[in-house]
Parts: sequence; structure tokens; C-alpha cells
Amino acid sequence: MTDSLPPDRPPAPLPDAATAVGLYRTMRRIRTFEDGVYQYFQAGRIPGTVHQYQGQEAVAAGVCTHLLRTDYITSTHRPHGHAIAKGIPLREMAAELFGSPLGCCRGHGGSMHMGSPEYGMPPASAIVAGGVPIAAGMGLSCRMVKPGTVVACFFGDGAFNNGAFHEGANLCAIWDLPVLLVCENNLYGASTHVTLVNKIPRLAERASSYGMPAETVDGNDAFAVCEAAGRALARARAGGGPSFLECVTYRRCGHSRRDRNKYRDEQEQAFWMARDPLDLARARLLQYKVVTQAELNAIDQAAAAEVQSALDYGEQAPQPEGPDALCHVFAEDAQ
Ligand SMILES: Cc1ncc(C[n+]2csc(CCOP(=O)(O)OP(=O)(O)O)c2C)c(N)n1
Repeated sequence: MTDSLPPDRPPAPLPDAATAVGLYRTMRRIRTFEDGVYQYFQAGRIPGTVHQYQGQEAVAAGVCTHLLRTDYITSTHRPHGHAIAKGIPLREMAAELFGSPLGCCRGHGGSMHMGSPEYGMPPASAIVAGGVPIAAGMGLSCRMVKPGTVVACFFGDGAFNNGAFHEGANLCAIWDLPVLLVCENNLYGASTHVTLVNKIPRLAERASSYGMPAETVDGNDAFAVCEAAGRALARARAGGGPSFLECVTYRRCGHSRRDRNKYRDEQEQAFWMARDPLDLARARLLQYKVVTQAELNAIDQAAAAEVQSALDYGEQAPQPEGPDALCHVFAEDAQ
């Protein structure tokens, strides 16, 4: 099933060279981190479970390239890519995965609740669509006390039919909140194909009925996501209210690490695997002579070294002592 791709459009223009290369670098850092985490997890070195982001890198990179550290995002049970794109240091993320107090949530969140208020990312909510009402609340607070600040709210196609999405989207619309609702339509909610739970193929079409601009882009094309998100976020910053961006993409991995991924159509998988977001970006950067092959290879090598150092740091970071388990569970002054 490849019909979920947006209709053919001319390719989005490349942004300026620094932004274009930055998008590739962010995607490479995400991919390399996720591949490293996968290996550690398979070897039994990371506790709990992990939901991975390989294949969706263009969405996080394309949206977050427009965000300042003082802007906000909300995330999902699949938060690693969003956290990296928002600027959380890889070491803090790795320490979090290993449950260390040096982690970005001091080891209390783990993979599914990655975040760091310092970097404008409250710990991710693993409740499907849970981030949408939170983004509406954050958007309201931005509008009231920090005008010019924006919120990007990431969620999956599985969240789209959850009531929380609709309540949150409606509040964003009626209050003209500075929120970009980013639907990562990776074609599956766990193992359920998007066409089994939506009568019409374009989620953006339904979202527009809330009275906000809504469009669908090729979510594997970082430059297309960057262009559309840039327009929507500039409007939000200027007081123009919310938008909805449907990014059609594909996760290259199963839903969680226990998912053996047996429910996918072979043709569909082959189609999307041939459209890797990093390969697409790489080809266009070379085609337009924005960078050389050697420069791209240097970016890849730097990402590999950074990720290895982060995972080493995380694995060797101290583990919590007994009493640490009770810290940050209750408000300190309420104890
Ligand atoms: C309210 C709620 N219902 C069910 C679940 C169990 N659950 C976790 S992830 C998931 C699928 C989510 O699909 P989607 O939003 O499309 O995100 P994706 O996993 O594809 O990134 C489900 C049903 C949950 N965490 N929260």
C-alpha cells in the first residue's frame, strides 16, 4: 500500500546551505543513535523496552530546525528522534536509557519519557495523543506570557482518532494558539494499518475542519517538511494561530522491540525501504553541489564517534542508590 503518499508535487526548494546540511546532520545523529541503541538493547544491555524512530528522521529534523531552545515540543512513546532534534545532549539521553541519575529525567523516565524542560521538551507522554492537550495548554501559556514562542506537537496517526487529539486541536483552533500539530503518519498504529481505521486517506483533510490550515507532505523528504513547517511556525509566531502538518512516512523498524513486524505487505515495505530519508537528502545535497561526498562522510563519522561516546558514558554512569527511587516522585516540599 503505497497510496498513502501525498500526490506528486515538485520537490521542495532546498533551504540555505547551512540549514540543508544541518538537516542531514540531525538525521544522521538520530539514525546512528537509534542503531546504536538497537544493538545495545538486543545485547540485553539496556533495560525496559525501546520504541525506535528509524525512518522518520526527516520529520523531527525538518520541524525542529525552526525552533529555538526557548520554544517547546511535546512527544510520544517514540521520543528519541524528537529529543535529539530539540537539542538534548546524547550523553544525557543515553544515561537516561540506562536508568542513571545523570540522565535527562534523572533516570526516572527511561526511553518512553525522554525529555528535558531545560531544552523545551517536557518528558514525553506515552499515552497515545496525550501530548496534544498538553501542547494546547503550553500554547495558551505561550500566548499569554511568552508571545512569539511556539509549540510543535508530535503524534502518530494512531493518535488521530483518539478523543484527546480532537479536544486539543479544537482548543488550539478556537484560541488561535501558536501550536503546530505534527502528525507522523507512518501508516501504522502498532500493527493496524491507517486505512483500516480511517475512511478517507488524508488525515489533513479531516484536521482542516477544525478551522486551521492543514496540509500533507512527503515525510521522508526533510526539505519538504522543513519548508511546510517553516511556513506554519512563522505564522504561529506572528500570532496567526495553529496549523496541522501530516507527514507521510514509514518506520523502518517494528513498533517496539518485541514486534516481529510480520503484518506488513512486502511490496509496501520494499517501496518505503527504497525511500530512505537520509539517502534522499544525501542525493539532493550532492546533486545541487551543496556539499561533497567527503563532507557527508565526515558528518557520518562524527555522528558515529559521538554516539559511541554517549553510549559508553550512559552505560558507565552511576546507577541510583536505594533512596533515589523515591526522589522526584512527590513534590519535595510535600514530603
Ligand atoms: C491511550 C492509549 N491507548 C493505547 C496505548 C497503547 N499503545 C502504545 S503505542 C500505540 C500505537 C500508537 O500508534 P501511533 O500513534 O500511530 O504511533 P507510532 O507507534 O506509529 O509511532 C498503542 C495503541 C497507549 N499507550 N495509550
